[in-house]
Amino acid sequence: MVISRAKNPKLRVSVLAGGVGAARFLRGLLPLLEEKNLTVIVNTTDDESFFGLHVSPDLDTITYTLAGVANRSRGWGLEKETFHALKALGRYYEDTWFQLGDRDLATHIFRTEALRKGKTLTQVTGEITRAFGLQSTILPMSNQPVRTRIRVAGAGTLAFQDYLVKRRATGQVQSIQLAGIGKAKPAPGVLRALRQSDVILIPPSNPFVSILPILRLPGVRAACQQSGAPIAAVSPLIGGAPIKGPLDRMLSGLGHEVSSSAVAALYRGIANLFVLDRRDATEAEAVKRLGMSPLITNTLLNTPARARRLVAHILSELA
Ligand code: FO1
Repeated sequence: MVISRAKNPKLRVSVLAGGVGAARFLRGLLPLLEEKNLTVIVNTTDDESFFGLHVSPDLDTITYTLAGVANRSRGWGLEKETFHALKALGRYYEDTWFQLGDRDLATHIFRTEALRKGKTLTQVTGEITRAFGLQSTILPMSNQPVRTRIRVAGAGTLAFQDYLVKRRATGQVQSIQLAGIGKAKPAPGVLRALRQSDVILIPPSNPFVSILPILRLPGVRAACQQSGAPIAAVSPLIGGAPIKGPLDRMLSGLGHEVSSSAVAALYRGIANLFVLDRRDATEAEAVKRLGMSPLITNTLLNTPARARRLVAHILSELA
């Protein structure tokens, strides 16, 4: 298939996604294909319950971004958001550190009620994306709960949002566990979407807590291979450091080098193309030794135009 920098009407793309990094990448992909030909398979291992509500941060970040209503500076939550309900909840609850906005709460109330009535996370995610007018398919990675637990020196084992938001990702990471991964299956539609893809993309997300959990679900790696589609992964490090988040601490805490080629090694046997920022060009040889083609370009996604240039460049390499 010839891939152009204009819209590619027939191209079917699946994206394995975490939250904010993936959302910024998707802003660049969306103008290049038909909305209905995009499937985003989203990490759910940082889902959490707050005030009895089921919050799925990555699913919501992707939905709000594709709908063009995400908060641009934070990347998560909604634009023009207010926090009156959270302030009022502070009267009854001690823990109000997770910033749930007033309008964002509507999504969590709707999701929680639907799950309580017996719907699956896939079904309710479909209802939420349709309510936002999206034609793309957004799928949770699994309908079974899988949760990231981070063991931090001196702090014990923490739920992901406790580690990331409450503790601001401080302390030495000793291990990362995925509670429930042994019993989880890919959500309906995940394997089919992967098998039918022309291209599979892995945005600059955290491999440990966003992408590898999806790849660990039974059948996912095989479906990627069965698709015959080229698979491109973008390094989440620029100049050897993450733009946002604790990936550097996770890599070093788990005994890896803090480098793009160390991330590439985690995708060995999966990705054919590994995208590096110009500042990490010296890593290209190491990426080649892992059996992947390196692509060196600008990977900073701080504007939609840059994101579009990056994605167009990747797609043209895969043609
Ligand atoms: N991230 C923060 O750093 N602080 C917050 O208070 C916060 C609230 C929040 C509310 C809804 C939502 O969908 C996401 C939110 N996030 C917040 C982002 C989230 O913690 C992480 O970005 C993801 O879990 C990592 O992918």
